[in-house]
Amino acid sequence: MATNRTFTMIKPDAVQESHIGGILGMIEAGGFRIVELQKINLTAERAGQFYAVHAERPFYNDLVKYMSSGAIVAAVLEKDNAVADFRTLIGATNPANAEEGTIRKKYAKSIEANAVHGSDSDENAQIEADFFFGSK
Ligand code: YYY
Ligand code: MG
Repeated sequence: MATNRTFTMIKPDAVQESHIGGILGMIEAGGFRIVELQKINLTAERAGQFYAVHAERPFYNDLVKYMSSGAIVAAVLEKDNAVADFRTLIGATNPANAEEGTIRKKYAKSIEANAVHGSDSDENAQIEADFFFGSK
């Protein structure tokens, strides 16, 4: 995967509350092209694998439970400077700190139920895209 791609998930609360369209709209309005898209339920085991890097963190068990509590939407996005620009579009992890105009400012309910995931590096974008969509 080229460095102009990133990976996102729309998290269970946002899916449950019918914000898929609103969030994908903000993503497209932000200049990202949707390359892959899938609505899927994660088992606790799969959610745990996805967030394995956080396994030692105090919030890990709750995060795994939350991420397997309902459907998510996984997507691969394309744009120049995709990883950094998408982190800017989603805003801070804690919505209390998220800037105006960001997806988390608009849709996140808490630091855990923060509406969307965004990859933090080109390498992780590739790994995370492959986790859902396989190598291309
Ligand atoms: O990359 P990002 O999602 O912005 O944050 P991370 O530090 O990678 O944490 C992943 C995920 O874990 C975050 O989106 C919510 C959850 N989380 C939490 O529930 N409580 C924290 N104190 C920190 C993170
Ligand atoms: Mg992260």
